[in-house]
This record gives sequence, structure tokens and C-alpha cells, in this order.
Amino acid sequence: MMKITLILLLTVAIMQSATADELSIESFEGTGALTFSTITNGAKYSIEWAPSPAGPWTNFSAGAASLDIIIPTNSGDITVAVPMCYRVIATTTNPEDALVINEVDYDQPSTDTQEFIEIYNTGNFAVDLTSCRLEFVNGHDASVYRTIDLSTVGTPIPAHGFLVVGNTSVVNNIEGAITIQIPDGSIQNGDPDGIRLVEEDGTFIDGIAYEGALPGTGEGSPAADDEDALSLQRVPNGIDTDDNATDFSLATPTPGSSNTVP
Ligand SMILES: [Ca+2]
Ligand SMILES: [Ca+2]
Ligand SMILES: [Ca+2]
Ligand SMILES: [Ca+2]
Repeated sequence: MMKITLILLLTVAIMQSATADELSIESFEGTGALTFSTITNGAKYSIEWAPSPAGPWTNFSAGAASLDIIIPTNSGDITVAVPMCYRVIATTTNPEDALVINEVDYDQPSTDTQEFIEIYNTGNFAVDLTSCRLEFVNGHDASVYRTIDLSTVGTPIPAHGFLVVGNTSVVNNIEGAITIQIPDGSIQNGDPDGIRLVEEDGTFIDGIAYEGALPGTGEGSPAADDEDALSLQRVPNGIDTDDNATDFSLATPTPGSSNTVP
């Protein structure tokens, strides 16, 4: 997970003005109002203030006013009051980091015709899948036996939305979720095997190994075995502690909708 933290130190006295900059801080008005302009990509700004540029710096959220703010995509301008000296810390993360492999059903009774992988956007902003792919990994030799290019979806996953990559009988019965169809029997049945979500350059986003450890794909200890009519699901929905054994429980499949406690 890549996280970029930018620190912009501003020492602006009241009655001075500042112009737009790379952090989309649009104006510092003479009244002590700081305006963040509309932005197209979600970012979180923390604002700290100090009596002088030498500090000590105090986070607004720990003081009288709470100014830890997230500016939603396409929001209007947001104006906050600031004291005489302040600094702004902008923290941005790769949008794809909000995606998790949320549910996997790789094995069914008899022939496998209801396999699926559910991807969930845990974030508050839509995520473009152009640079993402799913890799199905063979536990025998850690080779990738199938790749699903998620750019073929052609539409972003909305905030708290789902993408289901599944067999015909699964995707045909889902309404309101984005889907990709894969042939029956596409997902190997383990001992062990795994699935990982990666970026274009191979950067790991999330992964699951089942029926045994699979370094480079699984996280922590492997998930339990998928038992026929059930599926492996993150419960609570979307929660990712980076330990497959902890995060995934067996429950009745819920392709395209939130996972529920059994
Ligand atoms: Ca299978
Ligand atoms: Ca199953
Ligand atoms: Ca993870
Ligand atoms: Ca689900």
C-alpha cells in the first residue's frame, strides 16, 4: 500500500492572502477563512495551527475545533476558519488501495458452475479499474494460471460498490453490481491455491490463499477450506486485517451484496 504524505507549511498572518497551490487550497481570506476548492480525487487534509512558525503545532481535531476533513469528489468549496499560523498536511492514497477481495466461492457440490470472486470498494470514492487485474495463482508452483483484466469492465466501482467476477449462473442473477463472466470451473480448488488483486505494474493490492499458505498471494495465515454450498467471506463486510484466516468466514454466498454475519 502506497501512501504519500505531503506537508505544506504555511505561515500566514491574518489579513494576508494566499493563492491557489498544488493542494487545491484556493484562498486564505482576510477573515481567517481557508477555502479548499473542488477536487476530482479524494484526499484527506489535516490542519494544524501554532502561535508562531516555530510551533508547537496543535491538530485542530485535538482542540476546540475539528478540522480533519475529507473533501468528497466534486464537492463544492469547503471553507474552514484558521488561526494566525497554520500548516496543512495532505494525505493521499492510491485509489485502488480501497479495493478488497471480499468474497470467494471456488468450490460447489458436484461440477463447479457457481464460482465467483467479489471485489468491494471500501472507500468513499469511485475507483477506476483501468490499471487493475486479478491473478489466479496455482499453489503448486506459484504460477499465474489465469488473469482477468479488470479494465474490460469499462466503468468505475462506485463508493461501497461491488464487482463480481463469476460463472454465468452467478452473474446472470445479480442486479445492481458490475460483473465479469468467466467460464465454469475457472477457479482451482486449492490445497493450496490463491487469488490476488494487483495493479498494472504488479503492485499488490489484496490477496487470499486457501487450503494452505501461498506467499506473495495470501496474507497472514490461509483462509479455511471453502465448503461446498458456502463461500469464504470477509465478515464484517470489507474488513481487511491482512490475515486471511482472521478475515474470512464461511457463510451462505452473497455475490454482489454485503457479507453478513452467519
Ligand atoms: Ca473450482
Ligand atoms: Ca463453495
Ligand atoms: Ca489485505
Ligand atoms: Ca458478498
